[in-house]
Amino acid sequence: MKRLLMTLAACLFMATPLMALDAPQGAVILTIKGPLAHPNSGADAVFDLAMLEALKGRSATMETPWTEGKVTFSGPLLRAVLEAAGAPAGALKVHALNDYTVVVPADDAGSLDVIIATRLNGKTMSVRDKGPTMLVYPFDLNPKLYTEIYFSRSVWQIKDIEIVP
Ligand SMILES: Nc1nc2c(c(=O)[nH]1)N[C@H]1C(S)=C(S)[C@@H](COP(=O)(O)O)O[C@H]1N2
Ligand SMILES: [Mo]
Repeated sequence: MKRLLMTLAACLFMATPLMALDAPQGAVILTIKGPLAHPNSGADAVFDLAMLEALKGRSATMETPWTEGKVTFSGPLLRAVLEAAGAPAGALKVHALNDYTVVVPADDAGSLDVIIATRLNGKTMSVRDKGPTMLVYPFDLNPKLYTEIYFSRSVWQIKDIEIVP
């Protein structure tokens, strides 16, 4: 009996953080679509700024072809967002507000510290400034990524990310 209770307690302890995805309190700035284990808005997982910034993230200082000089992007790791949404392994169709769409291979989220940037030099990004979110590759950690392939996956003004398992 004691062992059963302990097993139950351990299951609850482990399952709770995996299942819970709060409802956003603020404006939704990112939507994840697909067969998700932790949807919080119909079948989708939606995030406001605070939810994204509560996830494990990083800050990266780099140069990019579309910004001037050295800039610092910060935001949650792509893989942390996918985990929070309970996304299965799969390719990511990243849709932008301007109808740009690119397919990001599943492996990028796992093997690279890609972030969904919510801030540029500490400030949130308006749609005019390529916000509210932008996919940022770790050009600072791995200069070999500084190629047209990864530039094309650097989607700004992200509307939603669709998982295609
Ligand atoms: N939202 C959005 N993101 C985008 C694009 C786009 O058209 N829309 N173009 C991609 C491509 S092909 C490149 S090379 C880089 C840089 O685009 P830029 O030179 O137009 O700034 O952004 C990428 N991200
Ligand atoms: Mo491009």
